Amino acid sequence: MNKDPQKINLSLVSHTNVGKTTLARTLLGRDIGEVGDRSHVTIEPEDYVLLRAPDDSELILWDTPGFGDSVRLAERLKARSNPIGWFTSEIWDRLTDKSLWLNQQAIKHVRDKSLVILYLVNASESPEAVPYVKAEMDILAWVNKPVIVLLNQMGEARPPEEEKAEVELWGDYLKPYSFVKAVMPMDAFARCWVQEYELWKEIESCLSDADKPTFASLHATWIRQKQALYASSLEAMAAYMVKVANDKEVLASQSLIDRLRSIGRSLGFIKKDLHGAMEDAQVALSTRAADWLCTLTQRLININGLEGSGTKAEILRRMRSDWETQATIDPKAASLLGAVAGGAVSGIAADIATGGATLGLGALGGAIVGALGGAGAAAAYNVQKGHKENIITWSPASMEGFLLDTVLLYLAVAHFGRGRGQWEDSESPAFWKKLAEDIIKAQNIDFKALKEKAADADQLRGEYTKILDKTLREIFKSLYGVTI
Ligand SMILES: Nc1nc2c(ncn2[C@@H]2O[C@H](COP(=O)(O)OP(=O)(O)OP(=O)(O)O)[C@@H](O)[C@H]2O)c(=O)[nH]1
Ligand SMILES: [Mg+2]
Repeated sequence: MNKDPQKINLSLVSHTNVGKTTLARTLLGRDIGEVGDRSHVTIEPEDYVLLRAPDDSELILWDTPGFGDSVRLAERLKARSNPIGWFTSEIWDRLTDKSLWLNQQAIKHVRDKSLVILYLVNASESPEAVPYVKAEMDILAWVNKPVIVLLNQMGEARPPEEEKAEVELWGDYLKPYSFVKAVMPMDAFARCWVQEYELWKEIESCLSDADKPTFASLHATWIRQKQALYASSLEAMAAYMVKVANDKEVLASQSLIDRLRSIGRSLGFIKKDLHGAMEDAQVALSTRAADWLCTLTQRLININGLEGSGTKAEILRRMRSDWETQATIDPKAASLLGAVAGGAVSGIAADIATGGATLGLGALGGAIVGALGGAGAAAAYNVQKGHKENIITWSPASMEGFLLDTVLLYLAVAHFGRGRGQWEDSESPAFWKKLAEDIIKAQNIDFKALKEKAADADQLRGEYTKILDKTLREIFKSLYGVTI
């Protein structure tokens, strides 16, 4: 029975060194307790407030000492007609077998305090391979509380079907134990906060009607808090997209000629290598975009309760290589160039060499950039002919790339468990990338029209917020079946 109706107690329980304290850090969003890659790091049950609702009800998460010699403990429990008496009277173990004694204390505590047990397993091992799981199930049977099994240490993120197979493997193994109410992934390093929706649902179904009103108030508070963090993250991402979309460099017309010459050189029309203001402008745009991405990373880290900083060097390195790819002209561009300019490749070549005297600089620039955009390789920039000057901005194809980067960055942050430690940049799993790309492509976003239609930066930010929100919601639905 819950002694205090305002409190709901959950206990994290597992074999030692499986990751309870690490997962507690991830769920709490703060660094509690001690974590170490050895047995019996946590030596007594510790309570932490996971959440406090406006009516002062609390959700308490207990971190407990891990089981050690579970097989022996289970046998001892079975042999006792009065295990509680055994726990309280038998101080012998305290002196002779500290680990066993700690476990006795921990399970007595869990039995007295918890409404629901969160039992962690190391999913990198198969359930049959570790004898302690069965023994610990016997111990939990004695504790007689509803148990939700959480799969920890799941390794690299994998597509939903593969994760599902792993969950089923554990679910099948644990089927004989009726007190096991659910089996779900909850990796201390790589869970996504969205997966916690499912955990709340499972906890609710384990509670008695008497505890449900308290739980409902806590649940509503949790949803509000998470939605607020998500909204702040969206705002930060949309602000970044707007900055990039509105960024520009002004080019003297001479530098456009340089650029056209350098395109000509890449296509083999002009032999001499020329670097001009166009390259400088591209570097300036790329550097600013990298800088903003770094600021965005930091914002997302802070908003989402992580520690550490976005590594500028890493972002710059990536941007730089992007830029190089974008600046390299795809061989396909050569034939497209011909197509766009009505087949007059040689005429265009002549024009590049003379700086666009025949076709007119603007038309020539547009044709070439259009052709390259069609080829999808050097589509990094738009060259617009202004009244007095030429302006270079990011092209629609690049904006799509920035949108993808932003979505992938958010996914990385959303999956980064606080228990894992300081934030680290990492490569996104290929299936995230493919999923995000597909969802973005399916929206057929006209980046140019988006910018032209928006009256000001605020309106454009609103548009980007909607796009990012839609994209992320679809991703979460697809990865976790969760509607946030
Ligand atoms: N790769 C990986 N390592 C993890 C994960 N969770 C925990 N670890 C590591 O596992 C080790 C043990 O983590 P703890 O959180 O101290 O484990 P515990 O269950 O609290 O251990 P005791 O308190 O001794 O019972 C640490 O080195 C963690 O970094 C995870 O999800 N993935
Ligand atoms: Mg611990």
